[in-house]
Amino acid sequence: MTSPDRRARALEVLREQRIETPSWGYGNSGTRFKVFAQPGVPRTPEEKIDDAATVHRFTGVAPLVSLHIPWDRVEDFAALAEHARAQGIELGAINANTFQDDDYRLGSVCHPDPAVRRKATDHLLECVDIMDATGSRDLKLWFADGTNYPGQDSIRDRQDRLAEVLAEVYARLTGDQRLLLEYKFFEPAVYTTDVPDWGTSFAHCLALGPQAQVVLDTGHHAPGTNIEFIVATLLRHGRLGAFDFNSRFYADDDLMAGAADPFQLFRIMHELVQAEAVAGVPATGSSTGQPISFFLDQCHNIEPKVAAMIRSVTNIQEATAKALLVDTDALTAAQRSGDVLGAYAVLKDAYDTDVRPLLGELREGLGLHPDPSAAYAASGYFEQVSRDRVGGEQAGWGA
Ligand code: PSV
Ligand code: MN
Ligand code: MN
Repeated sequence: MTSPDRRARALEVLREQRIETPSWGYGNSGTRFKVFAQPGVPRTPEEKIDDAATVHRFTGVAPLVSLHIPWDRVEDFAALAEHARAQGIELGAINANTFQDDDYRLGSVCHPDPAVRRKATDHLLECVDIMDATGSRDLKLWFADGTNYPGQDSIRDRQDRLAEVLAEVYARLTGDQRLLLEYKFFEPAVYTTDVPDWGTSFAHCLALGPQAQVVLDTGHHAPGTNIEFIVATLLRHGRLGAFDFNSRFYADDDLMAGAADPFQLFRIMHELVQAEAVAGVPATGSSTGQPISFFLDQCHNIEPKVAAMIRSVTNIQEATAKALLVDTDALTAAQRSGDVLGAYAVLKDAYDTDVRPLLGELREGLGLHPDPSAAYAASGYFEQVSRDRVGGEQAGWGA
């Protein structure tokens, strides 16, 4: 492919890319030391959706918002979906929450007491009911389950309990609904975590069936883990269902995607581009035959939230654009001839390309301002919601 052809192809793919933003990223959040409240923060699920719609209005590629239950619980989910549609976006994944109840001190779906497991399972089943009402395709499961001390519980029994609950929830799915199982190596548990890594998630998904896939949260690995290797492996087995994008310097920092290590994000995108799995099309061999979901999962503790979400979306677009510009013919030739430095140079050339003009062209083609961050700052949206959203309880992470 010639360089102009690659550029044209990149524009085509970027036009179809979809990034889903998290409702909880618009609410107040903080560390365990302090939550800094910000002006203009949404007070209701509807206002979170309005903020998500604003991100889409300026970027053109974020037409979905994920919900977290019970944080976004409303009386009428079909009406909430209608509210989203009226703002130009759709409700996306439903995230379950089995980690904020006194009953879950020793875990939820892996708890030794069957009554607690029943309660957690019923919540997961209720999340599928909500998916039916909202038209959501993805049930995203992350469990805070684990133990803090050797001997606290049987590692194997906990896996058996988990498998049993997942099977019940999986059996409740209909149509193209997917069960997406997220892993995280530690926190809140610090000795064992019941779904600590991609292998454990993958094994459970394989046992469940084709509609179960793995979620890779970029902040959920030990430092130094080669994430693109995990991406390549899951793609190879057709079980990469979704990303939770964010970035980190230390642990699960939930900073803006692409902020801490843009080269890592580029390397991840390179694996996806190789599998033609970036934009709206299923990766070859996907067990569900459905596209990978690109979720953001981040919290903005000190930075303004909508602006941070817009920056995260454009960071992902930049990494994707660079990956799409890799000269794959030259790369393959270098790889096959053992030209180590030549192969590296091909990747580095693409990574070093200034893709902002290309993305500006993409946005102008969509009738948008070429610089979403500048256009948003000039729009007065933040000032307007800061004036309007007074009174009531402002939504926070967990509220
Ligand atoms: C856990 O750290 C996690 O990344 C999971 O995706 C949750 O759903 C999300 O945070 C919000 O709690
Ligand atoms: Mn996550
Ligand atoms: Mn996390």
